[in-house]
Amino acid sequence: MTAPDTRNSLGRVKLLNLDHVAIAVENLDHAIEGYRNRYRVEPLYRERVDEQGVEEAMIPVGGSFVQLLEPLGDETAVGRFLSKHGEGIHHVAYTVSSIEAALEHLKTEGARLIDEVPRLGGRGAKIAFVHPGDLAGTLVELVELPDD
Ligand code: CMX
Ligand code: CO
Repeated sequence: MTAPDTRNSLGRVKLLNLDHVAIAVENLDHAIEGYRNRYRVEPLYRERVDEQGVEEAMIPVGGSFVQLLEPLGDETAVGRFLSKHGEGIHHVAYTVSSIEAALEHLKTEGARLIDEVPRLGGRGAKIAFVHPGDLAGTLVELVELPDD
């Protein structure tokens, strides 16, 4: 078996797809209802991810998802974000073929990693975050989806 294609032609981490745009919301049921009424879209998954302190819903749009995030408490990443900024875009997430290889490459390049080792996210995916102070004020999530 050949090694997964982890770098692009410029030797940088290869981002395969825009997996999701995440939106912090106060109330997940209301947010799902809002998307249903406005755009006639429905979540494909809904799950509680204790390790991330969220309940999340994933709404497919084209080849990507909108991820709606309700915090499980005030002292969680999304809870703190909501009390500071209110509802709005929280992060963008890109798929990579190997999250360990991606983190290794980013670390070598001096990126400001939040997670040096992957954590478990929704859908059984391995995920890791790069700090919003690293690039363009945007929290970035890397996602390695499980093989089906
Ligand atoms: N996007 C952009 N900037 C953000 C941000 C976000 N999502 N969250 C915080 N910030 C900014 C704050 O505004 C603040 O800026 P200033 O210093 O200019 O005031 C700075 O980052 C630090 O903010 P803070 O409130 O002290 O930060 P926290 O202690 O909440 O930590 C962060 C911020 C990004 C390190 C933390 O949220 C984190 O570790 N996130 C990764 C995990 C996560 O977000 N999990 C939930 C999603 C799970 C999923 O997608 O599955
Ligand atoms: Co996410």
